[in-house]
Amino acid sequence: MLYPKMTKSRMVFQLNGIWDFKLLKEEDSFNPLESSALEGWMAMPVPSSYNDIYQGREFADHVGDMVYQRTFAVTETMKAHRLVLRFGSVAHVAQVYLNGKKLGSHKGGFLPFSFDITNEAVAGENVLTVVVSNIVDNTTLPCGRLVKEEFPGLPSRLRNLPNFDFYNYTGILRPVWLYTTPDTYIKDITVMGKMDGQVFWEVAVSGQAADCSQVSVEVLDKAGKTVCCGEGKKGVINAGKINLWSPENPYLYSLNVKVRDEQGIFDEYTETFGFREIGVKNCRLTLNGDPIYLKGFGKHEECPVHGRATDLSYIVKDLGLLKWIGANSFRTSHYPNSEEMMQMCDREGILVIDETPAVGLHTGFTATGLLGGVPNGTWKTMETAEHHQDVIRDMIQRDKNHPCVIAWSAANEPASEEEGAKEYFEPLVEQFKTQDLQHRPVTIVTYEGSSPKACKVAELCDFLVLNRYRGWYDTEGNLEGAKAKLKDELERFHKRCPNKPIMLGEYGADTIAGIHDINGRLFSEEYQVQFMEAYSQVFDSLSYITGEHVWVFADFATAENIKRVEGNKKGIFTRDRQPKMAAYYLRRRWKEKFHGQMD
Ligand code: BDP
Repeated sequence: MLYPKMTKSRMVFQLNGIWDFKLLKEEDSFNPLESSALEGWMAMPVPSSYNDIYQGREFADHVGDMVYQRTFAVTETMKAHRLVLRFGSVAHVAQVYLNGKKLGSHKGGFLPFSFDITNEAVAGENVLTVVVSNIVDNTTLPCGRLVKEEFPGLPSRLRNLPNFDFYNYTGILRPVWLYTTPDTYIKDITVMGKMDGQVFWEVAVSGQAADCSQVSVEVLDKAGKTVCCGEGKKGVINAGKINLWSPENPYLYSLNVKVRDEQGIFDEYTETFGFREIGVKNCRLTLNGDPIYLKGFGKHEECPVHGRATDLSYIVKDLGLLKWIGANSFRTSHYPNSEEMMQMCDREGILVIDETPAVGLHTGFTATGLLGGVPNGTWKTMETAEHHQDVIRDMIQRDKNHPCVIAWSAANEPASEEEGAKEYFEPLVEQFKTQDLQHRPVTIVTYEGSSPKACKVAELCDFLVLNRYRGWYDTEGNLEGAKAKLKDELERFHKRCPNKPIMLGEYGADTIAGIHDINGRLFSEEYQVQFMEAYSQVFDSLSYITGEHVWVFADFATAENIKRVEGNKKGIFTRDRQPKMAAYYLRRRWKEKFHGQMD
C-alpha cells in the first residue's frame, strides 16, 4: 500500500489536528447515520491514544466504543480528481462515516486502510465520523478477554483484560490523510533490488484507462541521477554497479513510476528502495552474503501523554539512542510500527524484525502471570486464524519494499507448545513465503514454556527467536543458575535445529532507575548490569547465536497489576529516554566488542 506522497499528479492533505471526541456509554444512543449532534464533545488530538489525554480511571480504562468527528472542506479543484481518505491506523476496529453515509469498517489497530470518497465527498464542508471500538478479545490481534465482574450489592462491571503486557492504548493512533489521484492511477508498486544490480518491479494500475495505459520506470540514485530505465507493468532491469544498502551505508535509490497513454502522463509516484539481500547460512542471518549479528532491543512504540501515537520527535530520538548505544536492530514488538518509523529505519540503516500484532495467543499464560485462563485451550478457543491472515497480507503489502525489514515475526509468545500450534502456524508461514517477493526469513517468537522438547513450531521457522527470563521470573537473584539453565536450553535447541540461527528476542530484569544496591539485588541498576553481563557470557560461548535483543528499549506502560510498578521497568532507558546504568554496559559491549571503538 503506497504512502501518501505529493507528486506532479497527486495532492496530499493531512486531517490531523483537534477533533471532537466522546466516549460512548451503553446508554448513549448515537446514530452516525442520522445525526452528528452529540452532547459533551471533548477536544481530542489526532493522532493520539485517547487514554491519557484526560484524567480519570474510568476515562482511561473505558471499555467499548468512542466517537471521533471533524469537518473538512473539499475544493472544486480537489473534486475534479479521485479522492481518497486514508488512516495510518485506528485501534482496534473503526467504522467510518462521511456525511452520514457509512464508508466501511476496518479491523486491526496497527496497519493503514483507506476509502475512495470521490462520490461521497462534496465540494464545501464534509462531516467525517469515526466510531472506534477498543475491545480486545479472542477474535482480535492482540488478544484479550471481556470479563463481567460481580461484587456484592454493586452493579456488575465490565473489564477488558489484555492478554499482553502493554497498556491497551487505543484511538486514532496514526495520521489521517486526504489525497487525490488521477482517475487512472498507480495502485501499488513492488520493487526489489538485488546485490548484482538487478531491479524487479511490478506496478498495479487501476481506474478507467488502466488496461490501455503504459508504464515506464526509472531508477534514480541518491543525487536524483537516472541510473536505468524500463518499460511495462512488470519487469527486470540491471542498474549495473550499485551501492548496496547496509547499516554502515544505508544507500537508498528510488523508482520513479509513470503511467501514461498517447496523450500524456496520468499518474506518477516515486518509491524508495535499496539493493540488499538477506539470507540464512551456517547458523547465521546474512546481509549481502555476510553474517550479521543483531544487537538491539524489543521495542514498544509508545511514550507519555499520547501513548502509542505516531510522534516524529520520538522516532528520530529513539533511533539516535539506538545508534548511541551501538545497536543495529530492533523488533517491532508487538505490532507493526508506524510507516514513518519504517522510513527512518531505511534512511538510518536500522535492521528491523517486523512483527504482526499477534500477541496474547495463549489461554494459559501471559507475561504478568495474572490474566491467563484455561491451560491447553488456546487453539480451540482463539478465533483469530482468518484475521491473522489478513494482518499478514496487509503488513507485507505495506512494508514489502523497505530495505530495513530483514525478517518477519508471525507472533509473539503464542501457545507454541500446545497441540494445534503447528497446524495454526504452518499456513501462516507459508503465506509469508508466497506473498513476500523477497522471501525474507520468518520466525515465531517463543517463550519459556515452549521448551526445546515441547515447542511445536521450531521447524517452521527460518531462525529461532527465544524470549528467556532465567534470573528474573525464575532463578531470580541467582545469575550463575540462570546462566546454566539458559545455556542448557540453547544447546538443546541447537541440537534439535542444528542449521538454524538462534537469537534471544527478549531477556531482561525490571529495574527502577535510581535504585542502587551494593549486593546487586533485584530491581537495582546493579542487578540489571549483572544480568546483561551474565547473558552476554552465554552468548559469547556459543557460535550459533546470531543476535541479542534485550527486553526492552525503554520502560513502558502496562495494565495495572501487582507485578508492575507504574508499568514495565525492564527498559535500558527510562520512559523519558534517560539511560540506566546498563545502557553504558551495553554501549561498551556493542561498540567495543563488535567494532573495537567508542564514539
Ligand atoms: C514477555 C513478553 C513481553 C513482556 C515481557 C515481560 O513478550 O511483552 O513485557 O515478557 O514480562 O513474556 O517483561
